[in-house]
Amino acid sequence: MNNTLQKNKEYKKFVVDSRLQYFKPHATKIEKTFAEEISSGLGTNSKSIHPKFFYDKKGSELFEKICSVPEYYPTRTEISILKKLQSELSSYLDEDFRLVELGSGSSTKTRLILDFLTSQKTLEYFPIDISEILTESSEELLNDYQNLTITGIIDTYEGGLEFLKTYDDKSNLIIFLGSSFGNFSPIDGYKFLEKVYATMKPGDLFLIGLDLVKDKTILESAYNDSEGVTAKFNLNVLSRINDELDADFNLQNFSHHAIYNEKDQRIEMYLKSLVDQSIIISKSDLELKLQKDELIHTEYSHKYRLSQIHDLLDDVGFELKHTWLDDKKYFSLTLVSKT
Ligand code: AVJ
Repeated sequence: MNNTLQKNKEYKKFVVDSRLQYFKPHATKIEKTFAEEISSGLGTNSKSIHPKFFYDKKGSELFEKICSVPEYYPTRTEISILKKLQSELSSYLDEDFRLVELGSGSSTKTRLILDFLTSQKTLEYFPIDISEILTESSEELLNDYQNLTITGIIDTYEGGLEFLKTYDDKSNLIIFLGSSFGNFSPIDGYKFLEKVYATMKPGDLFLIGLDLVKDKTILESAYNDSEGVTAKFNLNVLSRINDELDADFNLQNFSHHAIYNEKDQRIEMYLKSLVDQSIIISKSDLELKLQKDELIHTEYSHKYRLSQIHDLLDDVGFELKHTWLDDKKYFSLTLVSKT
């Protein structure tokens, strides 16, 4: 009971109809965090903006566009693996469980899982996403899947997991697709997996999609597409700061910069200052000074070897069930359980 009270204090509950409800933290809580995090990220010597801030409405739309540019192989590849996995996943699942998705976005790929999970019986779907895109995509899903009910949580992964932990006793299949895990540093990734593990009940399953180490040119072109959609996506975070935090970034004074760091097995994305400049970010109380060629770090996208994925999940305490791959071994989906 205490938990429910606590939850109600932090989250606003919106009941749209009998099949759709969602929870959102109180607005003041989010805005304050954004201004503060930008202030601490940019108010130091090595400047950075956390990648979760990419996903305002425009950013989420741009990310959707990235997923269909020819150079960005992860989405297409993961979809091809999900098609194989469809028929095999059921054998690992209990009678009654809910589907939880971390970073659901537009839920496009989720449809491949919903297709077969809703074919026999009703399913409760629990999307967790930082972006409001969640509410729109949920309505579309409900139109297309009659056997579905949705409880959405508009929050960070961590917030959503905390929410889920005290929600009820039902079994969960938690999915985390798209290699979004690659955004974490190895240490934070480990801590995150521990959180997922702690949220799970014995018998719960976790399915994680991870991008694999491969040829540098393939990796670098995936993050430097010729249409420049990734560049727009990267630069959009500055527009967001302009709009939401009263800043005066001139986007023409920045360029997109993405390289593969072989030693650390990660794509590194930056915004490069093209001139000496000074920017005011009012709501963060910051005057940001940048020199020509100075970099603002915006994203890491870590790539993994299969053995590293297995060792990592094993170290956290998960039991390995199965790994699915595409023919070229570009991408992986790994299913684990908590015993
Ligand atoms: C959503 C984090 C998986 O790292 O490939 C795509 C984000 N950034 N292009 C990735 C992204 C630039 C994407 N993740």
